Amino acid sequence: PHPRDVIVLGLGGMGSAAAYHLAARGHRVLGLERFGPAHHRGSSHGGSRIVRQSYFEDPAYVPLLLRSYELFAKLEHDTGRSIATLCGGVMVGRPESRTVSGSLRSARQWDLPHEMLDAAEVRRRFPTLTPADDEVALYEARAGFVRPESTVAAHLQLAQQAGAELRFEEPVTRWEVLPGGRGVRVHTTDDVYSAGHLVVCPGAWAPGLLAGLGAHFTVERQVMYWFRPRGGSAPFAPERHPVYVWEDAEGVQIYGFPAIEGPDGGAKTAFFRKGSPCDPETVERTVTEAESAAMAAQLRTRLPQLPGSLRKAVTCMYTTTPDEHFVLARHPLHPEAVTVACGFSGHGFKFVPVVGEIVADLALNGTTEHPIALFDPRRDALRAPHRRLAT
Ligand code: PYC
Repeated sequence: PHPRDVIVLGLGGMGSAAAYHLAARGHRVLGLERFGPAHHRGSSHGGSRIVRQSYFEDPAYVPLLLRSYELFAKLEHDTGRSIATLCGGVMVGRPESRTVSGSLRSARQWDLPHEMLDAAEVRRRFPTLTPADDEVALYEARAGFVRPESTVAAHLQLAQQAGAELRFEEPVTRWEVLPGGRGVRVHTTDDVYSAGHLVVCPGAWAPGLLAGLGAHFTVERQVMYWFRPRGGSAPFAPERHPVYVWEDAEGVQIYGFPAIEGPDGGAKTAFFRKGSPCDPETVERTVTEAESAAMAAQLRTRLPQLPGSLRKAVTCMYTTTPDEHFVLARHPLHPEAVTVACGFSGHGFKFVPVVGEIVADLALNGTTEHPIALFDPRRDALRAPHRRLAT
C-alpha cells in the first residue's frame, strides 16, 4: 500500500483544481509545484481570463463550459472570493470568420442566448469599439472574465482544507510507473514519493514531463499588454464594457477586457494565438518596443482610445497542440497508473473547474460522464506539427 492515493504534478490552473476535486472525494493527495502558490511563471496569471459559451473552437466544448460556469459559482460560494464577472462579450469579425461563424454555430446548436449585431449596433452599444462596416459581432451576455490567480488560490485553499498535502518550490525531475502498473514513483529535486496514481498537469513543461505521449506540443511565449486609454478609463469600466475576441480579414485574432484594475490600471489586451516558440526555462520575459508597437497598431482602428499609454506588458505561455484541442485522458502507455491533462492551447482557463472534476473522475474511475472524445491523446492530429487553423 502507498502512503498516498494520488500525486498531482503541477498546481497551476488545472492541477490545483484536480487536487481539490480528488481531496474533496476523500482521497489522500500530494500536490507538487515547481514554483509558489498561484505564481506568475506559467499560464495562469495576468489578472483575467475570458469566459464565453458560444464557443467558436467547437460546439463539443459547450457542455463542459456550462458545467464550468456552475463550478466557478460554487468556488466563489465555498471560498467567499470574487472570481467571475459576467460583463458580456462580443465575438467580432466578418460574418464568415471563424470567430463569428464558429460562435454562431455553437450558440445555435446549444440554444445559447445570444444576439447578432451589425457594425453600427456594436458602435452604438459599445462606443469604445469601432468595427468596420463589413464586420459583425455575436454578443453574449453571459460572457465575461474570471480571475486566474484567485481561482488557483481558491482551489489550493479548498484542497488543503480537504486534507491535501501541497508542496511548493519543489520541481519534479522525473516520474516512473512501478512494475505491473502498481502505482508510481515521482522524483523531485528534494525527495522521492510514491502513490497509487499520478495526475500530470504540467502546463508548459509538458514536452519534458510527457515526452512518452508522442504528441507535438508547441510552447509559445505570449505577451499581455495593459494600456491606459486616452481620455480616461471610464468608458472601459466593466459595468459598460464587454470582453472581446476580434478577428481581422487575415484571420489574426486579438482579445481584450474592460479596465478591471481601477481607473489607473489600464485595459488588458493581447494577440490570441500568435506567440513565438519558447522553452519554459529560458523564456524571454522582457517585452520589446517593437512588440508593443505591433499590438498598438492593431488597436488604433478598432478601439481608438487605445493604445493610449502602455502601463505594463507581461509574458505568459501557451502549450499548443497541432489541432488546438486539449489532451485529457488516462495515459495511453500507463492506463492504470497515470492521468494527463495538458495542451490547453491558450483557451483552457475557462475550463479549469470542470477539468478538475474530469481529472478526478478519470484518476479514480478510469472514465467520466463528461464528453471528452475530442481530447484523446491517441488522435492522429497530435502527431503532426502545429499548423494555424484556417478560418
Ligand atoms: O479562450 O477566450 C479565450 C482566450 C482569449 C485569449 C486567450 N484565450
